[in-house]
Amino acid sequence: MIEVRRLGQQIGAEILGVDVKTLDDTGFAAIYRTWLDYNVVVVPGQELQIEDFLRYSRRFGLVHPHPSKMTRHPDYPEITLLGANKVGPDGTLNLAIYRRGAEGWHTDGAYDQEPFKATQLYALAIPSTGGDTLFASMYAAYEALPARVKQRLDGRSGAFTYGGRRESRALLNEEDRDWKPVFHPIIRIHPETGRKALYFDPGKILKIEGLDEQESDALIEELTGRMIQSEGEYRHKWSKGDIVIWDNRCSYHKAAGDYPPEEDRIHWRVSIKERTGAGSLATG
Ligand SMILES: O=C(O)CCC(=O)C(=O)O
Ligand SMILES: [Fe+2]
Repeated sequence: MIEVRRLGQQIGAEILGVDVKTLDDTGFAAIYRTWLDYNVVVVPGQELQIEDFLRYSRRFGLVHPHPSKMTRHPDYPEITLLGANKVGPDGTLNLAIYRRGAEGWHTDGAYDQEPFKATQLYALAIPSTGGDTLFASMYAAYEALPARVKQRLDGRSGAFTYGGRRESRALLNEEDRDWKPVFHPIIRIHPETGRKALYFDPGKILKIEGLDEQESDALIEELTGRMIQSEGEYRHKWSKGDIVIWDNRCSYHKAAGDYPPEEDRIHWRVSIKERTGAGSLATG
């Protein structure tokens, strides 16, 4: 029997009593339902080979290679390696690798016409201290907005791009750095739950459409301050063998980015898209 345990007040659940390698369809349906309800699901204690991880990940949707080619697994382009090769041949720490995901709260793939539905990580090596991942709910962020802000955002889209206004593109190859902005409604309806979420990412948004630059900058700043209710956060302390999947359509996350740099913190990571939808045509 699968056991579900709530983690944070607004987000996160842990699933106990499963081996994802032998999970049947009924068991998977229970995990998927839990994931839609809690937005972040942790399955601890798994012993997986890459093929096992990919097979399980594909049950959630279409596993899609990440645009950062230099951090892909050399034999499995759909697998991104987090934390690998962070020290260069001359001994210097590559901060883009070490601090990946730690520059601020974000949602993965907002730069894409069809953003990633989910991101899933599997922990291979965990440092002795630090290196947590933090999560928060976009539904809760939307619900907590003052009526005045909800009204201003109603029907408005944001322009998003890889690297955003800071143009942080260090993990992309030179030839892949030319991104065209894409547009998403800032108040976005989750395609499976029908719930409204504050779909916003300060590191990827360029501007809010239909406002002049000053107004757009001011609203971006205000929304940045309204993303997170700290009492609703869930902070994941990793153990080796943990699988964690989050829903990029309704949750924010960030890496703490604070572990001893001489220690290993390695994850396999996959980006997962919807199995169908206009975006899968558009992105070819
Ligand atoms: O390494 C982590 O804790 C999360 C990094 C991140 O933001 C991501 O993988 O999308
Ligand atoms: Fe991320």
